[in-house]
Amino acid sequence: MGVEDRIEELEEKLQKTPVNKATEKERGRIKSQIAKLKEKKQKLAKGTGDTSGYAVEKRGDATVALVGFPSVGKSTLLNKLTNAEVDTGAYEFTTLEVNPGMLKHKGANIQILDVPGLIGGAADGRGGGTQVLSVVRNADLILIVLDPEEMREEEIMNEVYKAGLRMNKQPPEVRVEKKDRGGINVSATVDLDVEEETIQDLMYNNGYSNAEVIIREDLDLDRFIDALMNNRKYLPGIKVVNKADMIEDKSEYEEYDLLISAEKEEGLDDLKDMIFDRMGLIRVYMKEKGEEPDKEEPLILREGDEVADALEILPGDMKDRFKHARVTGPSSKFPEQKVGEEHELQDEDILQLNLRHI
Ligand SMILES: Nc1nc2c(ncn2[C@@H]2O[C@H](COP(=O)(O)OP(=O)(O)OP(=O)(O)O)[C@@H](O)[C@H]2O)c(=O)[nH]1
Ligand SMILES: [Mg+2]
Repeated sequence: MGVEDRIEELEEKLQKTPVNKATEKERGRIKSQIAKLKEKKQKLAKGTGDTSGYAVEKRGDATVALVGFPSVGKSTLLNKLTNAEVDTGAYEFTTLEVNPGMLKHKGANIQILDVPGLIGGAADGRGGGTQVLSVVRNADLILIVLDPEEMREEEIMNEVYKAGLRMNKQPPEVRVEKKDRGGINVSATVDLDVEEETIQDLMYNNGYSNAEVIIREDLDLDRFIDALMNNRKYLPGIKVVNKADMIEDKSEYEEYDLLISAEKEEGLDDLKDMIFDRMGLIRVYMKEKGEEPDKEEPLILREGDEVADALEILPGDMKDRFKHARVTGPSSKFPEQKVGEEHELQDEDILQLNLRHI
């Protein structure tokens, strides 16, 4: 039996299994088997080099993937946000390959990928969905584009989920430490809804014989399985509703991040800011002694980055030559504060490096 058939069989079995405490262990087993088979399938697809037509080199400071069903306006949006000139059309599946474009915003070069529209079952490989979703996996942010005429939101989120993508979710707070003996030990810092026995069972089924499992959140079966799989991807995401020019009552869409009109160029500045923020990008202005800071071409870093991270991406052997830095801005206590490599930078800091001459 092929991997696909086996998955289908297990999914049917899961459907037929009632959801209650008595069946929890059984459901856990089935779910975990499905997860493993899907991982295998993903690996097989990679092995065939199936992604060749879609492979796009990552460029710029960060990458955004546009995700949506056909005709929601992804290509129109790409063209308005970037220098790209991709065909758009009133019919479905206008776009059949991955089209990149570059958005320059706040000094950052943000690559935007317009990928072919998904169809239901995309995560299972329908309509080249596996390849499309593998491009999305490599992005730094998912931009979900919805059409008010036909939202199908649950459907698209389901495809994203089935592809192992977890949008706007933190990785589960689970730590697994392998041991030499003692079986599977579960300890939790919160009350757990899932039975300890179920967790032990899942551990055994995933190849662990002796391990310490420490759980710090009240998670469900699916999230515990996520913690055991290493092909899950946790990405920030934004949900926009496009074609706002067609919407009469905008108040119905308050739960979404933004209402935009790609065609009429409405809401696009807000969208650009949101992309920059959600990816956690920060600008650091480099400054030479006695000169003005360079505000045109900031160094683009990520929230939490330190002076050391700046040294890493700057050209030249900065790390070896670094003596100290002077920082003026949101992260400094006072102007020109003297700091070391481990100083955490913030958006719009001005950074001056004091380097050894070699
Ligand atoms: N009214 C309105 N129409 C829009 C807007 N944005 C896009 N459209 C129209 O929607 C249709 C589909 O746009 P595309 O950009 O080709 O959609 P797509 O998501 O790239 O579609 P596929 O490539 O087939 O997946 C075109 O007729 C566009 O003119 C908008 O903001 N308002
Ligand atoms: Mg298109």
